Amino acid sequence: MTNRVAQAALERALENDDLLLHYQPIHDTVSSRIVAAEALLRQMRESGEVREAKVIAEAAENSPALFALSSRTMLTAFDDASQWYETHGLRLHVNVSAREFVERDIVSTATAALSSSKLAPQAVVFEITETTYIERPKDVIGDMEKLRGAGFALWLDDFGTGHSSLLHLRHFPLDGLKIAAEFIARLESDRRCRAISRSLIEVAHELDLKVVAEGVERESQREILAEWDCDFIQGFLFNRPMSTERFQQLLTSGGAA
Ligand code: G
Ligand code: MN
Repeated sequence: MTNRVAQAALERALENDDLLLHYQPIHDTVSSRIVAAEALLRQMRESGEVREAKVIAEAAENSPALFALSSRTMLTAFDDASQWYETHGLRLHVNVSAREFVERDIVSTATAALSSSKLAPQAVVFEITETTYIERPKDVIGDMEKLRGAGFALWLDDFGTGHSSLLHLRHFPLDGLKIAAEFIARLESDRRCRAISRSLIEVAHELDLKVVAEGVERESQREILAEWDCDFIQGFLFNRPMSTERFQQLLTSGGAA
């Protein structure tokens, strides 16, 4: 699908309201306890096919629909997560694009969505994906500081891919980072991936940042990450992204105990 066709499909989906959010748990590496949930967009298509967050985000990245999409995602996710935070202390991770910092007042969008929900800002982690090179980092830093001042946490998503750079760890006010699944996939077989992942965890901890490893599919990966004191893990080893109802059931059946 060309990007323009994808954009048009996204705009239609927004109008028809056939976008929905799924949630994937984030676990404590050692105890496996659920500590947070990442909100991930899904699009139910007429064909019955489900389109995944990455494809939607790529289409949204170059479209004005990005901002409407982001605002709607925050409203829904904050609302869903408010009882999970109240009953289980779970944090909510929400994906935002670096473009929202540069081109829009993300601080207003976030605080408006928050005030219409019962969620505390301390429960919210924004995952910033670096798909575009940030030309004016100073503008972005100002917004980041405002968001943190309002109580939100900021993490870098997919760290080690795209335009994410070690310089960002030096300049940006951050609370954590997610190591991209590409590194985690080859932890057992590739010594370069091992070296990079292990060093990233060490650097992050030296900077008082928390770390999530993404795309953990095997117990052998969990063991390696636990040995390196990686704080949290997320992946098919434990759970795939699931509907709000299924996530709720997982919590009531003791998934976060
Ligand atoms: O980068 P981001 O955190 O937004 O990525 C989340 C995406 O990764 C989701 O679309 C989710 O379905 C996918 N995902 C989550 N866990 C795994 C996993 O263990 N393996 C694979 N292949 N994909 C995963
Ligand atoms: Mn993410």
